[in-house]
Amino acid sequence: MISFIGIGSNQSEPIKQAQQAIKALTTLPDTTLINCSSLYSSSPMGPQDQPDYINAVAQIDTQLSAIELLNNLQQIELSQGRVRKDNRWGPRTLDLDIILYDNQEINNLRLTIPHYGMKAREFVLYPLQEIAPQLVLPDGTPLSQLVLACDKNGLQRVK
Ligand code: PH2
Ligand code: MG
Ligand code: MG
Repeated sequence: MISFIGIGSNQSEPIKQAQQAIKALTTLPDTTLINCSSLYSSSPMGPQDQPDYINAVAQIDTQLSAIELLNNLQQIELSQGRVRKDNRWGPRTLDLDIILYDNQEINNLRLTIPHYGMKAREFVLYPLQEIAPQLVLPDGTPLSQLVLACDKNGLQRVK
């Protein structure tokens, strides 16, 4: 299955965290890293009293189920010092979100795919457009249409 993974970090050298996460994606079982966007800096969404984020999106081809993939991604988050706190939209060393999984819509206690915020977040849409400009969401919405409606909000390519 083709899946897109959102990568985010704003603690403990975010660029290095993102690069290490991309490397970790290449070690996932039954999975190939197909492509990865540039790294972008973005203003924090949510509480403003936190550092800017580094964001990127990776494309993988995986035999893992969506839940198996989530479990593996959470292991990578933990291995890079992620502490699960009750801090919605607060700072983190590493956040790995499944943005899309195949052309599937998945809704259960642990997963909402497509990712519930992807349609309005510049730090997801622009990196995704860089690596998959022709993408169409499971509900038929072209990615290009979402990008046109989404302000860059200071998003900048950094690497
Ligand atoms: N992630 C959050 C909260 N706020 N802001 C930006 N710019 N990028 C993120 O990845 C991000 C955020 C929680 O996951
Ligand atoms: Mg997130
Ligand atoms: Mg997350």
